Amino acid sequence: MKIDVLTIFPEFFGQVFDFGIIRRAKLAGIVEINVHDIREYATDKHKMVDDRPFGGGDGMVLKPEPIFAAIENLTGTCDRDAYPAGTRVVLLSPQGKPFKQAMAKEFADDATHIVMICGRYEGVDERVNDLLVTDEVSIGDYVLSGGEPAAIVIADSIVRLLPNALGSDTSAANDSFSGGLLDCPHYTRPADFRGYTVPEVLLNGNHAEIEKWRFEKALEKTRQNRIDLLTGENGEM
Ligand code: 6GU
Repeated sequence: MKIDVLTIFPEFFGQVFDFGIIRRAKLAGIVEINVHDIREYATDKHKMVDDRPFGGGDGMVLKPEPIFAAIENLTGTCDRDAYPAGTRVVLLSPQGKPFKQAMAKEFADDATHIVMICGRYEGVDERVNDLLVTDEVSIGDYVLSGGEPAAIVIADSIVRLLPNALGSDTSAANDSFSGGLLDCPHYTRPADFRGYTVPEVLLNGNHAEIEKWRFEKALEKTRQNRIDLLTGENGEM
């Protein structure tokens, strides 16, 4: 898989893709990740990437021209119906569809080239959305200053689902959400830490009992922290 990130703050990404599972996946040739400065696609002498909104109002809007040029360079076209098969152009914005594990799985399974456009300021010229973007995505109900942290979150969640990205095949299947529940609690040595002991069931080697305990704890954790995953209703606000 190839992942390209378009941003006006390329330095923001630093070494963020150079650790752990993403680093291993890059070294193994499972994924290639490149960060591109939108400003390098600006053609005017001031390398302008943003401008004032038509109709007035606060803040600046990312201009269409540099983003169209970048997408054409990366995909070969700026007609979203003509992208090569497996291409997704994702706009990170608070107005997007909520990003969930199911969407990460769909991208990991179906996409071979993902281009993420990091929104900034008060927004991105809507013609980018109308003509280039295949998926407008948000990572949650809060406002970020820009799409950059969201691009990192989304890249991480997708890369770890790619074939052979994780050490063992079962690790991803056991993650929180993949079974519709949060993960159960985990413990490691020492069995007695300052008098706080590990649940006895985990020490007795009875794997049927351990699986039952883990399921019950996952259910309990989900009921406490994410009742919406069980009922479809949101417990907060
Ligand atoms: Cl993708 N972008 C911004 N700016 N804010 C967000 C977001 C994205 N997802 C949640 N909040």
